[in-house]
Amino acid sequence: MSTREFKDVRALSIASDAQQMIEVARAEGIETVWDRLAAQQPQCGYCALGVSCRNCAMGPCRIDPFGAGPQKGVCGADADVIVARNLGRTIAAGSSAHSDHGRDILEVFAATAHGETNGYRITDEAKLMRLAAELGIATDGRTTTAVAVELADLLMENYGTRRAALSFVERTPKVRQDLWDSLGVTPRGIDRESVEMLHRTHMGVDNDYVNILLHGLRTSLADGWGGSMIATELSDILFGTPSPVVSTVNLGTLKPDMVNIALHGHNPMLSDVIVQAAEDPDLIALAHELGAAGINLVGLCCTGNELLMRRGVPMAGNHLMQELAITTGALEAMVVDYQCIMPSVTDVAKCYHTVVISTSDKAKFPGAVHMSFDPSRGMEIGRDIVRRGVEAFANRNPSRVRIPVEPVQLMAGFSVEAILGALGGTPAPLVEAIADGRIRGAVGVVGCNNPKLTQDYGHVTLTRRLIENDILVLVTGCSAVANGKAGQMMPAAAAMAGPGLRATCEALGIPPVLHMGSCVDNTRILVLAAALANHLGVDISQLPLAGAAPEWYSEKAVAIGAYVVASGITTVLGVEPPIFGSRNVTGLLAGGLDDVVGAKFAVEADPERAAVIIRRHLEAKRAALGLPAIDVDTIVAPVATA
Ligand code: SF4
Ligand code: MSK
Repeated sequence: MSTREFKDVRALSIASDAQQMIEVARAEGIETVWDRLAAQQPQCGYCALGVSCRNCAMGPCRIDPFGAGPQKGVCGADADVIVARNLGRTIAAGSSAHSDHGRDILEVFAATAHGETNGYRITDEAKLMRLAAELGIATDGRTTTAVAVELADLLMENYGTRRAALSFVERTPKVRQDLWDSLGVTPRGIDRESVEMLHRTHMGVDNDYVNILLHGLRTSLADGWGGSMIATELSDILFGTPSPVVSTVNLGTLKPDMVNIALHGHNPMLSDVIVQAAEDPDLIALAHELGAAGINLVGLCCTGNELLMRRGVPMAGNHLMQELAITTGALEAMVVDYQCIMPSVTDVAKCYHTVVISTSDKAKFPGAVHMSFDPSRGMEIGRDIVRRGVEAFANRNPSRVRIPVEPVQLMAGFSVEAILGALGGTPAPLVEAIADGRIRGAVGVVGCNNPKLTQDYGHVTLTRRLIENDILVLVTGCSAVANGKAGQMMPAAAAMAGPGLRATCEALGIPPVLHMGSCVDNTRILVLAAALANHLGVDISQLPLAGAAPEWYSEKAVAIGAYVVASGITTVLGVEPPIFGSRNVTGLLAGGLDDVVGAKFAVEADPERAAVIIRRHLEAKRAALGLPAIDVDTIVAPVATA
């Protein structure tokens, strides 16, 4: 452990459970993400600006941002090329993570269709038939199995090289499809675009930063309108399409008298079976024998969001809570699949009785017990995992159990189907509310936590400012968890909203902040945006919409930001991406892109100012559509911050 002075915990997180457990970790000498960030200071300035390159063994190279030192790498690449290549590779990595998750779901879906899985079934048959029909598959008089097999084959083709455009591109307005075609960014194959990006960014291939960035957009679109969308749609068909559900959030969801098992990562394909296995009477009896009142499952990160959305499983916390959940001393098992799982969780677990159980052969953790996922034995493996967690209860030290807060209620489950259902089956009421000004627009506030920023402050503050200005907020991922902890996601939170949004929410019985799911479920926001644009006969870029990722950290978040912008929705980032070493790249992404795809990026760490940027943007879009708009010059940042 470092001997330096600790920061006030209030600078690290606004969440009481996090603040209390950071103090506990410090008292016990347990290292957390904040300690490691401090130990890394100062972080590399070249990397932060994006001007370092290690793409070949003539390097590593870096460009001097002040102009005094080298302005070219050994191969001759300048700052524009190096920054664009680094960004392109980041997008490819993020797209690949989402899309490989989608492929895993697709393979389980295909195996289920062929009757080769155990613990899985087609839960939403109506959605299967709807999706198949949308994609041109005959459904009349055919069995569920026959349709599912054909749909699986079609979607597998979307991963390859045999298509001119991905199937879901058809969901976008025709004008957007034509724009993508004219720019040469229509995504063709999900794997293809990422592979091509790795090829282009090899030394001596694509040396034109604009060309690289355009392919970055194409790569991201293969995620948003491809891999991630497949993950969302097939997860709904296999595990059920979410509908509104009330549950609880924060570390108070852990129960002092129960076996607590946290399900962490991103993929619902094993965790959904674990939820079923935890209801096994034999396992519950075993828990009782060991002195526990029962088995309590909680979620972390986006596996948690998947289970919360569909099954109402309580949510223990977002990204920065994963180590702190263990320091409660009340966690018997942390079951991990992949993505956003810090390698450090096994180090923290060693200080307690917690067993970390890894389940994906793609994601092994030294110090964890590995129980390999196999869908043909899904239920059996699910039971084995739960049994392992129950048995760990015998090793719990009751004197170390500290559950810091009471849980907070939140409402989740707002799939596009659920939102349209609440509106009476058509986007018309939402369009009318936007048109007459009761709702000024809608903003997707999404993404992670990042220890460089005070945890949850960006999400919660930006959301508060938006809803009080009559802007509907759609949330996913770790943002949704932050908003839930802050009490912004129950219908009663309509009282925090401006008069127009408040009246709309009260009439519909919904919160002003709608939880739409996990990271891959950002595609639900795309689908809703496309439905609104198609309903109005305009392009997505003409709508009063925006995106925001106030506390992002991951490569996946970069891919999401890129596909949201490429789809026509301007997005504000709260953490600087490593692009500022190239004026040309920065100028294109934060300015020129608007003339190309009708949207651009902005970077603003202060959520108060980000709210102002977004409000001005929405009002400008309203004015351009001829809707009643506020003069954007009158929108100023509030003097006092809450
Ligand atoms: Fe250096 Fe060029 Fe190799 Fe990058 S690709 S490490 S800039 S020589
Ligand atoms: S879990 S990608 S920290 S949202 Fe999806 Fe949270 Fe970001 Fe991971």
